Amino acid sequence: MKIVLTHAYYMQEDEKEKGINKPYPPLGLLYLSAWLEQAGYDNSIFDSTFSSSTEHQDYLREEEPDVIAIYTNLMTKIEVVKLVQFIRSQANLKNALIVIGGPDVTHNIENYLGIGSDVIVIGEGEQTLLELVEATEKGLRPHFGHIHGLAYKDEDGNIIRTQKRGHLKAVDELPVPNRKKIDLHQYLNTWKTHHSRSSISVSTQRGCPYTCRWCSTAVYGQSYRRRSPEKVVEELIELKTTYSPDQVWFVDDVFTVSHKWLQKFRDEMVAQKVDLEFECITRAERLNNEVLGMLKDAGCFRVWIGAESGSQKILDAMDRRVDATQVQSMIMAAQKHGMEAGTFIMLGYPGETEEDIVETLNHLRKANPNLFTITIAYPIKGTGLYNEIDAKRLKELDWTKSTDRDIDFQRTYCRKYYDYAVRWVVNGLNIHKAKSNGQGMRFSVFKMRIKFFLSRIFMFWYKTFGKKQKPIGVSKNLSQQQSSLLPDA
Ligand code: B12
Ligand code: SF4
Repeated sequence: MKIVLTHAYYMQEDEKEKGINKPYPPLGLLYLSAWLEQAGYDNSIFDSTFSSSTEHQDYLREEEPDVIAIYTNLMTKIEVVKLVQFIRSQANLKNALIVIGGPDVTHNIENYLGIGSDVIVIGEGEQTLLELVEATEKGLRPHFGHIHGLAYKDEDGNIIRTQKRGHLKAVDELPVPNRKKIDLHQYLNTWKTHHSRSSISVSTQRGCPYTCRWCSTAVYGQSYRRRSPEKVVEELIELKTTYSPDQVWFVDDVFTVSHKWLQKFRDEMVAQKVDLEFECITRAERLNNEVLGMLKDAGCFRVWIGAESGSQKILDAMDRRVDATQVQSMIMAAQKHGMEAGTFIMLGYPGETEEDIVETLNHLRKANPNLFTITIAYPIKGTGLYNEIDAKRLKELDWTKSTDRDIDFQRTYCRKYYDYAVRWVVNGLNIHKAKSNGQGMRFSVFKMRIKFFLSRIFMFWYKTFGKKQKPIGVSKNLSQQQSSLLPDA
């Protein structure tokens, strides 16, 4: 049986992504590939990152796989829709079993089945995909009712949702991602060319025990499972030997959630003399001086500390469970330990006023992170934020042609206001940084000051005169009607 695992992220066809040029391979597919291989199922990965959609289509047409398993997230969804429609339009692929999995499927089952896919794998995919492949090989298609963690259409077109698949508990039994199936050097070279350092992604953890209202827990739920430090270090040594990356990015949700784990990991990294720099993401209240010291000793050169807002009122509304002051002090403490500190900011959260945005800029000035990213809040399906704003949506969108990032809702001010608020915060912080580095008189800083001033004027304008659209009411999107299909909804 010919099995192809694939996704639909085409970096070269996306001007914005090409500008960023920081690609990582689809780790989920690499895990699935290794799991299938371990069970005796040979498989190929068509990694679309460096290909065009045409090359992708040609490959599938020529290969004629029996099973085409596709990863999707909310950004790649539009391309996944086109890919599925292409497969369904090809005579020689008409019998291929199209399986879709990844973080975007859990709350979009009807939508993904509606575009022509055969089966949706909900949650962690390793065991579910394996059982699906076994059943297909035995000719059981479409009688998949015995396999947990699936949704599919039966012969009468009814959507069947099988029993929920439990979380994989023994995460140490996971084989290492099947990186040899893709050309990882292309990733490393891209990083090296554009950022002078190559980077590889590694996962040590599954799940997150927190409940931030805008964050999607569609795959791993509110759980926490960790690979043993020994296994992780083993993988790092293997990566170092095979690929010599300059740095590693741990894709884990909260790297320092367990201090006990971190201590063992640090001890193992030091004992094995791994000497491989890494960056990771964590939460301020899971950091202290001792933890920062352990991170540094283990090889951390940059730690991202989630904040999202400088206003405690908004952090509480997000159920972020952290104090803004803790975030500030941990950013500064990380820098004192000789690491870079990055943070994330979100503007336009429900209930946020201009005072909160001013607090956010002040928070950033106090903390002075080395790096920060800033986005305008958008609701991911299945999250508390999505449910909260659903009745405040401003327009109905075509699911096949839009992403959750396009969903807009009635906020405190009109949408345009936030575009300027983002510029105001970015320029405000950059001016502060330049001043603290003694570069306040440079011409580039003068330009920033003008932009800062102008964005404030536009904020005032849109706050005062901006037209606020009326909400359309609760979404009629198909995904809303399927909540009864979700046992855990
Ligand atoms: C690393 C990461 C990134 C990286 C790198 C992505 C990459 N190529 O590796 C970067 C920074 C680029 C990134 C960007 C974005 N990301 Co991101 N990212 C992550 C993160 C932290 C880890 C992903 C990962 O490697 N996980 C480990 C692997 C093993 O898990 P997995 O991919 O989920 O795979 C498992 C299952 O999903 C399933 N599965 C996966 N694929 C398939 C396919 C089939 C056929 C089957 C059967 C099963 C299956 O089985 C796998 C193994 O159990 C996740 C959060 C998380 N903890 O997972 C967010 C996450 C995936 N990202 C998310 C978002 C929103 C984004 C952005 C849209 C953010 C933005 N505003 O720009 C962009 C989109 C970029 C793009 N063009 O795709 C959301 C997705 C929500 C959704 N509904 O789609 C997540 C879930 C974060 C969150 N909690 O909200 N991201
Ligand atoms: S934002 Fe981070 S801490 Fe909060 S639920 Fe998501 S992964 Fe967990």
